[in-house]
This record gives sequence, C-alpha cells and structure tokens, in this order.
Amino acid sequence: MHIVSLAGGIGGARFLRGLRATAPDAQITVIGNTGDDITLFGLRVCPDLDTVMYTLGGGINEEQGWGREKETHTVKEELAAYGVEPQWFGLGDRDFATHIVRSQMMEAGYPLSQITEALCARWRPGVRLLPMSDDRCETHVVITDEQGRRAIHFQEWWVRLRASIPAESIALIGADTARPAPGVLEAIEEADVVILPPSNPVVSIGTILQVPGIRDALLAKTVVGVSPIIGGAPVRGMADACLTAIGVETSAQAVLELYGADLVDGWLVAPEDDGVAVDGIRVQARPLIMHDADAAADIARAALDLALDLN
Ligand code: GDP
Ligand code: FO1
Ligand code: CA
Ligand code: CA
Repeated sequence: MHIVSLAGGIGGARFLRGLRATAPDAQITVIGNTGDDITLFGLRVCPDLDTVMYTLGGGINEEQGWGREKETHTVKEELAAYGVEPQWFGLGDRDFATHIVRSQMMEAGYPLSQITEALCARWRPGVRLLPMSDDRCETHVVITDEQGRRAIHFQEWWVRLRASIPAESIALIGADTARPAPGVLEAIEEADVVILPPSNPVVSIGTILQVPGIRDALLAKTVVGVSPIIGGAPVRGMADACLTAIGVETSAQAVLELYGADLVDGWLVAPEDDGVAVDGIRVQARPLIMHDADAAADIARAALDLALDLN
C-alpha cells in the first residue's frame, strides 16, 4: 500500500510517527511544507522538513516539538556577542550542522529534494520525505506596526511577534511559478490513499495546496483529513491567528469547508465537534489528542481505515 501524506511541522510529524507505527508495511511518501523556510546567517533553514526528519528519526526535542534533543547554544551566544541579528530565532549547535550541510549542498547546486534525501540517509525516518517544491517560496505576513504597513517573513511574525499583531493577509511568495518537487506528482498518482494530518490548515497544508498542480492531482484521490481544531481552538500553536487572517472561523467545520468537498472525502473530528457535516463527506468523531505515540497511532489508524473504507 502506498500512502501519501502532506505535512507541516509538529502536528504533521507526530501524526506521521503514528501512521508509520500503525502501517509498518506501507510505503509512506510525505510532501513537506517549505513555506516556513528562511535564510539566516547565510544558512538555509527548513523548519518543517527538519521537524519531520528529526521526529521520525529519533532526534527531536520532544518537549519543544522542534529542534534537536540534548541541544546546546554556544554558536547562538557567540553570534549574539557580535551583535548579529536576528537574535529572536534560536538555532542550536546540533541543528546548525544540518543547516550547514544543506547550505553547502545548495551552494554546490543540488536541489532541496536531493539534499533532503541526503540528510535523511542519516536519520532514516522510515518514510520518503519530499519537499513540496525545489523552488524557493516563502510565506510572508502583512502587518501594521509602528513602522507602518509592511510584509514580514512568516517566522518573524510567528516566532518574534508570537502572532500578537494581527495578520492582514498571508501570502506564499513565489507560489505562482513554483513547481512540485520531482516525485511529488508521481507519488500522488501512485497513492492508494492520501491523508491530511492535523497540521496548520493555512501555513502548512494550505501552503502545500498552493503549489500549482498539487491540489489538482489530489482531487482524483481518496483524501481523509484529521482536524487540527478541537472545540473551536487549535490544540497547540496559533493556527487561529492564521485562520482569522484569511477570514475563516476557527472550527473543525470551517477548516473542512476551507479544504473543500472537492478535495476531502473523509474528515475526523473530536467528540466535542460531533455534528460537523458537509454534503458528500464522511465525518467521524473520535479522540484526536496525540497525548503520546499510542494515541497518535490510534488516530492514524482511524484515518487510514476511513480512507480504505471510502476507497
Ligand atoms: P507546525 O508546522 O510545527 O506548526 O506544525 P503543523 O502545521 O504540522 O501542526 C500544527 C497544528 O497541529 C496546530 O494547528 C495544532 O492545532 C495541531 N495539533 C497539534 N497537536 C495536535 C493534536 O494532538 N491533535 C490534533 N488534532 N491537532 C494537533
Ligand atoms: N520556534 C520558536 O518559537 N522559537 C525559535 O527560536 C525557533 C527556532 C527554530 C529553529 C529551527 C527550527 O527548525 C524550528 C525553530 N522554531 C522555533 C520552530 C518553528 O520555526 C516554528 O514553530 C514553525 O516554523 C511554525 O511551524
Ligand atoms: Ca510549520
Ligand atoms: Ca477525492
């Protein structure tokens, strides 16, 4: 069986760990969000790809959900001692090595997809991890602050500002001309089922769906999604601020409608959201909090069973 899953960072990675556990014999291809990517100190940082790679590879900082376990911050302290900006983004020493390898390979002309494959040769995540695109496209957020109305990088809004200033709009710069990375459309074509994990519906799943060709390719497939919104709030993070920015209510119903009845065939919601309904979509209610690896595996199993049933 071939499963394709789109994924952002923490929500996607924890779900994928459950999916891998519940379907050990399946071939899983992950299409990762690269809209969060940013160049800092001359190095290319891919937070969501790295979160998936480290989580599935056993190197993640479990409490934080991103970055490496047993991390130290000597390089960050030394950069700060030089007064080098930005100081609001915390790269750890172990994590720096990943970005150095990636940037060196980019400088040598390798595309991100091949670089990601090379990095995964070390981490052996047990899935095939593909960036959504080899073309650079980054999420930017329009805000108004004391400097006036301007667009800033998504990371600055998310990490420095903690989404405290409302986003007036969110745009994926470069989306118009981005092409799906090699293997992405082929994997979707070959997939038996497609699963949308409980990732951020705007800046993770929404971003991947904006790469020309990906959404259209998914329409022909059986797609089951897991709601990242429970009882009108994100389980973790600030997805509500992203949904508000695009004029969508923070609810399991509204996220389903955002994805669309043409795309989604099945939708898992939490028990408190029982009653969510859209014509033509099979909705099931069940516990959706990934307390631990077992809980994540149960949720993944439910999503997979629903997809196979719909197939
Ligand atoms: P990020 O890139 O690190 O922000 O991670 P993702 O985009 O993959 O996932 C973030 C989303 O996951 C947030 O909207 C959360 O509400 C959702 N999320 C996190 N943990 C859980 C969980 O245990 N259950 C559900 N249903 N959603 C979760
Ligand atoms: N998130 C933070 O809240 N603060 C940080 O300093 C930070 C550093 C960081 C470094 C590498 C990495 O892969 C992720 C990092 N994150 C940090 C998380 C991440 O940037 C965001 O949560 C996501 O991009 C949103 O999905
Ligand atoms: Ca992300
Ligand atoms: Ca379909």
